[in-house]
Amino acid sequence: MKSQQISRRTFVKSVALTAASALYPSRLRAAGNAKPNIVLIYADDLGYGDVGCYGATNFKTPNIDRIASEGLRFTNAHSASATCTPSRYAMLTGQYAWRKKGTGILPGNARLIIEPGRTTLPAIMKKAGYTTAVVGKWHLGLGDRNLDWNADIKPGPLDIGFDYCFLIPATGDRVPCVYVENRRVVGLDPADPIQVSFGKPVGNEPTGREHPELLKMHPSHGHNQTIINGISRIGYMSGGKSARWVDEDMADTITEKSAGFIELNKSRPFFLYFSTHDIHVPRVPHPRFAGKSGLGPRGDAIVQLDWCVGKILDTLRRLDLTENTMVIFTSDNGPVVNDGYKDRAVEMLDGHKPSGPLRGGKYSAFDAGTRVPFIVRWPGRIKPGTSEALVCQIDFPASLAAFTGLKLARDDAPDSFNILPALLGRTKTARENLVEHARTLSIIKGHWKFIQPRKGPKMNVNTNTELGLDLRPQLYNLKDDLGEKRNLAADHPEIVKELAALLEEIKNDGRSRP
Ligand code: NG6
Ligand code: CA
Repeated sequence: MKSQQISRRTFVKSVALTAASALYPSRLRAAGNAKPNIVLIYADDLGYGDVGCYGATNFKTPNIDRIASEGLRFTNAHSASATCTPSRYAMLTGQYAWRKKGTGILPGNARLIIEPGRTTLPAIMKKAGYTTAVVGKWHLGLGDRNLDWNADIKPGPLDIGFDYCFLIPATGDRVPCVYVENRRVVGLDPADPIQVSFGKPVGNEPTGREHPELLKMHPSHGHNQTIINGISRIGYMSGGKSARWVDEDMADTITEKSAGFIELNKSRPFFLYFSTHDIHVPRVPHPRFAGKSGLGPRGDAIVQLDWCVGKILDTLRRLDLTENTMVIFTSDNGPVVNDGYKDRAVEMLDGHKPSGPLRGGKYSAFDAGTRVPFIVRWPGRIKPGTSEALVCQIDFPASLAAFTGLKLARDDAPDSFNILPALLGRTKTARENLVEHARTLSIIKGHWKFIQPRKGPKMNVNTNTELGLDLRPQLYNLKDDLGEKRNLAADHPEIVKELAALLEEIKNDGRSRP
């Protein structure tokens, strides 16, 4: 207890002397006496237009909207990539994922892709005296090659800066369908060991391909291997019967674990990365949310997500932590409607626009691939409103390092910018440029966006997403043409040249942090 108090005081001093003295009015500075907690709520596949405060009208998201009305809502904020693994890799390391091989969408038995010892977002927070946790979807690999799921699972989150973890190891639609708490599968019976395979089948459990009659949720593409809880998955799994999750309970389970972590750490500074499964496939919300959106399971999963957010906000309020906690809400990539299961998401859209005014979606180089909801609330410290500043989740490491008064070494978080002043609403601008990552790279600078030419299909025909690939350079003026409808490359060859050169420079330099 005593050492906590001391470290808190030291923190207050260092922040007050660095970031805070420049940024917070003294009236506000006086109010807080402890390190503010950070709760990062990270939704999965939630699109720019998928919540009320970003324009959705078909259903209500009162809790997410509450963060927006009490906080700062960003309109030009991005995930680092248009899919999960590279976005999360970039967010936790501060390095663009396209710089490193093996950071694409991972199978469920991939090894950990973040090297222990690296300066990661959780390591930064831990160093600053925070207790750190990740609860929910991980999808950054676990263990070394040939991981034994029945023994200690390492290396993992505990080896890159987290003090506690409760994980969906990969995704809801990939095996293994069990939770991992710290280093162990939860509820595993040693007499029924788990085996996992991506490639050759293991065990003799039914698959969706051979036994569709056993399914309660049918695949539309892929997702036809081992059946768990009546849903066929990507990959094969046998054993671990007592440990298998029930999809319908997943949101409740991980929300409870998150709330429990907050409760346990209420009297010391904490950093919680709450990584939801919603609204990724398979969308199987708890029965109490079924039919609540009128849009089928995809909409119901959004309503469930909003409920989870409400639970976290309520927990903070109940413990009197609201004022001393910065809540960040965002999503790992843009939206997808049909991502592999026949859940009637397409048929039941009813005019709802998951991408809002943007073009494309998950997997796409168009802006809906990475421009996502992004809201920051810190009552009394951040003035409610909206911000058009260009920001990216990759900026969390450098920004939270600045927040805690930690100095980064030159090679740490090499693409992470300190955007703290913009996060706190003290400045209207942040990044000058940002590289977006999908099947090709794009660069945004000011209101211009250049998409690097790349051969490939125009559409992901399974998900019905425009991928944004073209053999010709594409240039869009996002100020006049947010929907990226008019390619102006031929009209402005000089801008194309400038942006293409800047992108090359950022690639070749191996880093971009100022
Ligand atoms: C794709 C899956 C998709 C989803 C995605 C990862 C198929 C046909 N599609 O390969 O359903 O799981 O990977 O999503 O298997 S992400 O949000 O984790 O990046
Ligand atoms: Ca995702």
